[in-house]
Amino acid sequence: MDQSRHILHFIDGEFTAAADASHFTKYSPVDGRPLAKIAEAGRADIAAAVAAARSAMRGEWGKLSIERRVDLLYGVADEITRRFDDFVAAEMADTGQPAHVIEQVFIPRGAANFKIFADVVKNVAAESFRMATPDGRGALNYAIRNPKGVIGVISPWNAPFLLMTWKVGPALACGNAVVVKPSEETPLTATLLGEVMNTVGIPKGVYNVVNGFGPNAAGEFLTRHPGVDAITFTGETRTGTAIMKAAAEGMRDVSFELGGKNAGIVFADCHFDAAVDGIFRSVFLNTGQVCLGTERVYVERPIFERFVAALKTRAEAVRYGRPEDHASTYGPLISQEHRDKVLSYYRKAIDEGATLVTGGGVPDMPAELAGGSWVQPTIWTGLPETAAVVREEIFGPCCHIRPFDSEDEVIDLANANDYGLATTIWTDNLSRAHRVAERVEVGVTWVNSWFLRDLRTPFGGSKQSGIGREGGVHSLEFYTETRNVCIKL
Ligand code: NAD
Ligand code: 6OD
Repeated sequence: MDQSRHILHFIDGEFTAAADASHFTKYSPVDGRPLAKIAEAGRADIAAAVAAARSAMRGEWGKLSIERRVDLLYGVADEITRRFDDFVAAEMADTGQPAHVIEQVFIPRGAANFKIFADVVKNVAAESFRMATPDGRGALNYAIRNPKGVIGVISPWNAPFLLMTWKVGPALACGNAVVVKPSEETPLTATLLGEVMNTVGIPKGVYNVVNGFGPNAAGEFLTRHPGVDAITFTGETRTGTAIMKAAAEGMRDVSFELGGKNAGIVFADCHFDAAVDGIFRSVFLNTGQVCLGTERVYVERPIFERFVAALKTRAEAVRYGRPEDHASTYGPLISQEHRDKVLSYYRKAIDEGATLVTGGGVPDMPAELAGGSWVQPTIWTGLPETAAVVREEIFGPCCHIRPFDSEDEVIDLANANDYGLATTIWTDNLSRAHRVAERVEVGVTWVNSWFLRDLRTPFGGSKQSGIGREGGVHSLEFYTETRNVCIKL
């Protein structure tokens, strides 16, 4: 990456510097070197982006037929695929994650997020009711779905392109305009998508990107702007609370995908190797920075020791390295700041009396990577459920493993947490899988799999893991306003 590169906002179809020329520096998670200067939005930039989006809604975009909109969104998906290598390079530079994960999961999902919602809006029917009237002629009611208007999209750094497009795809498919505030840690793919929008011919002002930080900065300015009609947010539960307060001004709707402290449940009757493989992925993929990831593992007692040993072997076999090297299987954390947080939990686990199975610190890295935010994959056992590392979201490559003796016990253990995002269950007993899936208090349960996504399904969190559901027709509930038309016959 060209370190003198200056990443600009994308407002009204143009790449623009901040109105007051402010910028900040983005550092590489891989080696700590400066990567790029990023324009930092103030209130004036937010106002310009919101004004552009409002103007787009009043203009050509607001009048397009669904068919034309759908064609344009297919065009976006195709152009992302055509520029696949550019998106992979940008995401690798931002996150430091291995090429194979970005190539196989994160960038293809960006394209799919446009295509699937184009298909959904094309195929969904509206409800209608005939009703009786006193004069006998009757009336016909039918529902129409109108775009909500300007959607504020606030996204995190852990899977930047996937998570940002998961909001932008349905928002545009439903005919809205968006102002995106990507994470300050990962601005590159959102900016690159601006080029795609222009190439495809998405009208100016429909897709806008403003860069910057959260509290008392770009994020908060956007959520407080009265020209934003609804806010969709993915990130920490604490941030969701702040955004909800901002959205209360003007009574704006919110959709929240928040934190998790997910349980993996492994029954003794599972296919052992598949379960080890699945739990390994769910704990360590993306260096543990996946909201759906597993940080609490419960293993039925007869296979507990064997399972811990097998997961330890897998964790110790990860290959650290630069993302471009296809031999690398494991990347750094996103930033030094996040590494400090994760390492503080590594220390806390030991202070709280954990048995360290593996990891627990910083790996020895070659000199050229020593400035990166690397940590070891880490496994603990022996902690009570009250320990901080068993209760709180760490968002790092680590888990605590505990034995259990019965189905009821493990369901209680899984549910004894304020979060309720996802669970992965491993068993060959189909009845048990159904029973447990019905009783775990989460938005998504995977059985004998993890992070296997069909984008038509409802996605979201229970308890403190979120508000609302997105995916398939569920996204339409948030990105459109349903209105009724009643025609007296
Ligand atoms: P974060 O909440 O710190 O930041 C997310 C975004 O919000 C960033 O763009 C940030 O700049 C912005 N922001 C921060 N404070 C703000 C404020 N007061 N007003 C407006 N915007 C503000 O989250 P993160 O550290 O980037 O991401 C990690 C978190 O995201 C984890 O908790 C993870 O579980 C969660 N997450 C959840 C899901 C899900 O689907 N449920 C998916 C991915 C990540
Ligand atoms: O797959 C998705 O749609 C989704 N929102 C995934 C979230 C991953 C969290 O890190």
